[in-house]
Amino acid sequence: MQLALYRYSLPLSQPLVFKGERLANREGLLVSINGQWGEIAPLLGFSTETLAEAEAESLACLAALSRGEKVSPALPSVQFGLDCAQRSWPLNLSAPLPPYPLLQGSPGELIKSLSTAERQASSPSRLKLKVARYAMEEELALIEQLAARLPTTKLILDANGGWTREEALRFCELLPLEQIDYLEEPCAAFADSISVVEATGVSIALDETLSRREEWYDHPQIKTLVIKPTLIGSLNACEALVKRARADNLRVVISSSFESDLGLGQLARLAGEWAPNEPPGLDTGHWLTERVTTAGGEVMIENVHCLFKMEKSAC
Ligand code: OSB
Ligand code: MG
Repeated sequence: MQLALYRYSLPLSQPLVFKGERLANREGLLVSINGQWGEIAPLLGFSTETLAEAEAESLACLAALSRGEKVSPALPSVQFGLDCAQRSWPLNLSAPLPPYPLLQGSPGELIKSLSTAERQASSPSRLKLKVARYAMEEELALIEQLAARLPTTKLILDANGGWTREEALRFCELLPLEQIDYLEEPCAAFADSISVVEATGVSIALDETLSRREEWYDHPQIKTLVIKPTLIGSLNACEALVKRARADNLRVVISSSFESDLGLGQLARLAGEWAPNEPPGLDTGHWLTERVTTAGGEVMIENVHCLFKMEKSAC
C-alpha cells in the first residue's frame, strides 16, 4: 500500500477576493493512494472547513488507512479528494466539452475589452458574468452591450446570493431575458429567489443552496443545478444530485472551486460522465500561474510540500 499527502501553494495571476478576504495564493492538498491522486482544497468563503481542518482530517484518514481501517471523513473537501484517489475511473470516455468562458473584471474594463471578444472568429454559445458586485446600472449596461454585440451567446449570470429580494426584482425586470441562460442564486434565501422568479419569469440555477445542503423544492423556473464537488463532498452525494436533476429534467453544470490543474482535470472527467452535453463551469485555471502536474499528467513532486508518506509492501 502507498499513501501520501502533499500541500501546494500556487500564485494567483490576480488576487481573488472571497467574502472580503484577499487571496494571493491558492493553497490546497494533494492526496495519493496507491498511485492515484485526489485534490483537497477548501475554498475560503465557500467551504465550511479551513485548510488546517482539512489537513488534520486527511492525516487522520491516511493513518487509519495505513492500519487497514475503513475511513469516512466528515469534511466535504476531504471526502471529494479521498473519493477521487480511490475511484475506478472509466477509461474510454469521449473528450469532455470545453468550459464556457468566465468573464472577470469591472463592468468598465469588460466593456472596453468587448471589441476584442467581437474580433474572435466565433462567439461562445455561453458566457458567464458575475453580478451583484458593482453598481446595478453599470452591470445592466454591460449586459445590454453583451446581448447586443453577441446576439447568439446566452449569458449565465451569478449573483452569489448578493441581492435583497427588492434589488433582485429591480435587476431582473430590466434583463434581456431572451439572452439570459440562467441566473445563479439571486438572493441568499431560497424563498426570496423563488419569489423573484415568480414575479419576473427569469430562470435560475442553484449553487450555494446545494453546497449548504439547504432544503429546496422543484420549481419550473429552476433550470440548472450547479455542482461543485469540492463543496458538496462525496462523489455519491454529487451523483445523488445528478440523479435528482435527471428525474426533474434539470441541467447539470459541474463547476470548479478554484482547484489546481489536477483537480480541474478530474472535474472535467466527471463532467464528461455526468453532464456530457453541458459545457462545464471550469474556466478558472488561468487564475493560477503555475501547475502541479506536467503536460503528461504526472504530479511534479518537487513543487509540492510532503506532509505524510508511507509505503508498505503487501504481506
Ligand atoms: O459562484 O459559482 C460560483 C468558483 C468558486 C466559487 C464560487 C463560484 C465559482 C465559479 C466557478 O463561478 C466557475 C463557474 O461556475 O463557471
Ligand atoms: Mg455560482
